[in-house]
Amino acid sequence: MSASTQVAITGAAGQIGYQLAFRIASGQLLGHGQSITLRLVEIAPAMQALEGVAMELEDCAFDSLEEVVATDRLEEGFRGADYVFLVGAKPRGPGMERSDLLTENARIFSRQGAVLNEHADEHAKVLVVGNPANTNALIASSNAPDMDPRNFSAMTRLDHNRACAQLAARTGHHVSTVRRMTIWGNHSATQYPDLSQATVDGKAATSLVESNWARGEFITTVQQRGASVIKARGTSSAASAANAAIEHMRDWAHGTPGGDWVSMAVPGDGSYGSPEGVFFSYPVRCEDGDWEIVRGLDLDEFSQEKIRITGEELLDERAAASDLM
Ligand code: NAX
Repeated sequence: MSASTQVAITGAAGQIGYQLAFRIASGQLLGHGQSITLRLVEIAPAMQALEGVAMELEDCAFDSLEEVVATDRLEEGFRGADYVFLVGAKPRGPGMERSDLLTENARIFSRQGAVLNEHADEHAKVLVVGNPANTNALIASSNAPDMDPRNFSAMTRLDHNRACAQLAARTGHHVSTVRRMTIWGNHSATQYPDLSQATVDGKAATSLVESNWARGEFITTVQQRGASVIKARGTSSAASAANAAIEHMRDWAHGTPGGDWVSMAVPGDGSYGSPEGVFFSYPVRCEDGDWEIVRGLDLDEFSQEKIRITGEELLDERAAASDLM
């Protein structure tokens, strides 16, 4: 086995962290032949629960797990990290406005960015899952001046997977036949799930579903899927979120399979009418550990308007958190 790869997870005793740690330790991120050290980070009140997670990891006797570091010190958690999953975030409490949530999390992610800058590997890949994910990624990256902003991204892969599943169900095909799906913009209710470029079993999705569904129910179902899971399960999506986080990072590291593309929120470059200076979800292809926004797509006015709306929300979020960048 090669030298141990350092994988850091914040919020590791939480719902998503509890799924993520075991799947990564079992080899589902980097393959079974790669030795892994898990660096699990929590806040002090959750350290006892985190010790329990560490005990269970030990009890799995995973071949590829070299060591588990469980800590509430970011410096120790991020030391030498090659892959970083920023999952822990402050949840919205009773009576809390969205702007309060943004400010509270901006504080957390600005400090995490600064500590990553000092202690993580300078080429570490950082995935932000904790909400508001796009703006948290912007804040973390802004506070890590020695790291390339391209090494930060925020997760819209769960929305992407949800959109593929909805289209597959609607057309009666297996989800593996769906390609070229896109989530544009913010991981929020303004996100734009777009099937206008998608294919199902090689056929244009627009030729298989009614336009009213594609522009109406399909979009709202994907946007509100998280709320539907909460209603059914009594708690938010966790296994599907951890799955999406692993797929996001694995494709980023190893490449997008089969010439398809995936959705990732990455630094906005103004393409397709998106704003610059925010983290915006685009269709991307990954190769050799890097990503590129898919170019040259022909978007209609409906899509352009949706991209404008979600872009404006991201600019508002950036303005609300501007003093921590
Ligand atoms: P949980 O509340 O189960 O777990 C969060 C954990 O983070 C807790 O154990 C908490 O102690 C820890 N934590 C809080 N602040 C921390 C800090 N500063 N440093 C380290 N750890 C800290 O939430 P969970 O269901 O696991 O969700 C985690 C985050 O993912 C939330 O912000 C949630 O909104 C977000 N999500 C993002 C998704 C996406 O697609 N981008 C989808 C799933 C999920 O809703």
